[in-house]
Amino acid sequence: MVEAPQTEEGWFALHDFRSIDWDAWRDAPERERERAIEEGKRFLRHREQVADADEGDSGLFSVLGHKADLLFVHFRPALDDLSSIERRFENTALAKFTEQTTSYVSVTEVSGYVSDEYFEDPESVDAGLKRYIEGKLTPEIPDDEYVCFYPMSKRRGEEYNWYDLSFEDRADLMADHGEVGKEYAGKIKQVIASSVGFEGHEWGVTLFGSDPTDIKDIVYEMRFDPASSRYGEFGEFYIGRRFPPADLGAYLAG
Ligand code: 76R
Repeated sequence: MVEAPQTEEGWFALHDFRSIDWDAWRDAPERERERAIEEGKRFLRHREQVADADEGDSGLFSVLGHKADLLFVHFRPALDDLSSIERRFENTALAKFTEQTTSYVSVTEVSGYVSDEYFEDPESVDAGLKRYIEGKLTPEIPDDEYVCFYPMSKRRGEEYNWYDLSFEDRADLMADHGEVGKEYAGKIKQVIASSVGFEGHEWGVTLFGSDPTDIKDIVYEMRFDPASSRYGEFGEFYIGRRFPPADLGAYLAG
């Protein structure tokens, strides 16, 4: 058997996609709508507050197109935290105007391809690399930026099977992949979270950027890189934009 890379896990992630029942929303009495907005805002403000305490992060996004209207992204230290957040939302007056169209559970991960030394002894690597790795495990959600989410797997085909490659071959491919990624430093922030054992795909990819064209460009450029062209398999893509809880009423008013 070939060697699996070592991995270190950080925060768990829940991507909660909701569509709004616009007919029910329009038909609801003013008072009920106000209550839904207030409870929705309160729910989000409380969830976002954890970022100050460094115990996770949450963000709300509007999603374009038919697949969903809203996306809640939550990062938390434990899977149980995410479970209670999901139920807490279901108990708000806003939830009854929404339907969960899809969702995604994953855990942030750094693998041995990034740094072998870190796995030997986290204190042995330089401060910059340590900060970089820790940042990947406890990601912050940037303000006022576009988000792109999609699930992906590495191919297990007859000709191209990622899981049959030696560690060295995979590490070389990931290093080349990293080179492409580095060209987008400062423009794209990515969160790679493993969903092996949680979902049908193997990773959830979340990209943040202030220019949606950069998102399109990085995904396109990576398609030509062997790590993706030979070994990448992709699920559905979602695109949206973050907005503050205070704007929930304006969003729902159209
Ligand atoms: O972190 C590093 O710099 C080390 C190199 C690196 C690893 C190991 C890296 C760099 N990634 C790694 C792992 Mn990545 N990444 C994706 C996607 O659309 C596609 O084709 C792929 C989706 C993007 C856009 C992206 C961006 N990466 C992974 C893994 C896990 C593989 C495994 O463990 O087997 C996946 C699934 C994945 C997918 N990657 C980078 C980026 C960017 C922007 C970088 C460099 C930026 C940076 O250094 O932070």
